[in-house]
Amino acid sequence: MAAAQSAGSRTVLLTGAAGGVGTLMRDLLPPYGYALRLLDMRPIPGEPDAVTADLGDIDTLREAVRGTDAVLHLAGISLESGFEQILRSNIEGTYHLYEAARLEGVRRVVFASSNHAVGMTPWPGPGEPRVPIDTPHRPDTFYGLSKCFGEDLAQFYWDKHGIETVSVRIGSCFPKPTSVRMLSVWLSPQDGARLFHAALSTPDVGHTVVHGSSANTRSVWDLSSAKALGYTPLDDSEPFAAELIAAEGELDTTRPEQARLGGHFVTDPPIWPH
Ligand code: NAI
Ligand code: 15L
Repeated sequence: MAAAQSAGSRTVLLTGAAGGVGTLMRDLLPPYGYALRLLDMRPIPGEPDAVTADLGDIDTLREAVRGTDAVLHLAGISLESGFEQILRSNIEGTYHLYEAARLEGVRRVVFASSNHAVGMTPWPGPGEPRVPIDTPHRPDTFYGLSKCFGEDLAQFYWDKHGIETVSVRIGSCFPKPTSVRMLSVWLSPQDGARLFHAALSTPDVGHTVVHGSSANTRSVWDLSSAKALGYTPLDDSEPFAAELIAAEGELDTTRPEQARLGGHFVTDPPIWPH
């Protein structure tokens, strides 16, 4: 696998462009040389050319991916929800996206997976190694389960149809960390753009799964598969640590909501029926 290349004038379909990460990436990715085509089920103020469509609309998805070099697939429900909603947006929706890519000859997808695909994994104790990327799937929610499906779908479309994917198990991508747990799993927006650029542009990735976090002093993730793509994280959550620890206390893995990687997703009650 060679290192990340210049984006040149590559066109990328950004799904979920109205969301939190999508909004950040609309500003941060064009300087790498990408021309972004935007899609979301919600209209995006100030973006008259954005495609407003649901992931259930395969014809519009086909039109949206046509002629692009890659897709950065962020769209979907981003928190726990009822199974029916997760099924429609995250499971069926991601399948529709891959079918649109296959039918239109698009060869690269970057899939926004999540730490919640492995959220039931115990938080590593002091002195224990960082969580490896091949840790088994242990979803903590229907939401996390949909990300396991997305990763398997990506593997299937690589093996069966030769569509390459980088599945990025994002930790917490927000302008700054807002909890003690996030000090370990924070992905700064700028590092997010560095990682998505590497995932979009590095040749010959097959299906590669990577952890998506910054160079956090308190990191729990092994970042080697991300670094093999040419990703060099430059940010660290540590400057935010003193204030968050003063407010919350140190991370306490004897508390059920802090004992596993998924944090409170692990202990939150299920949503039934929606
Ligand atoms: P978000 O909820 O702010 O944005 C998601 C966007 O997807 C929304 O604008 C929504 O309208 C759109 N969307 C949802 N269902 C759709 C559908 N059926 N058709 C078309 N559009 C649809 O989420 P955020 O934080 O921006 O996350 C982006 C992606 O990254 C999500 O897939 C999320 O699961 C994943 N992720 C995010 C993390 C984070 O820290 N922000 C952590 C781990 C994963
Ligand atoms: C996610 O997968 C969510 O999309 C995001 O909103 C955060 O909750 C993040 O995980 C997290 O674990 O902090």
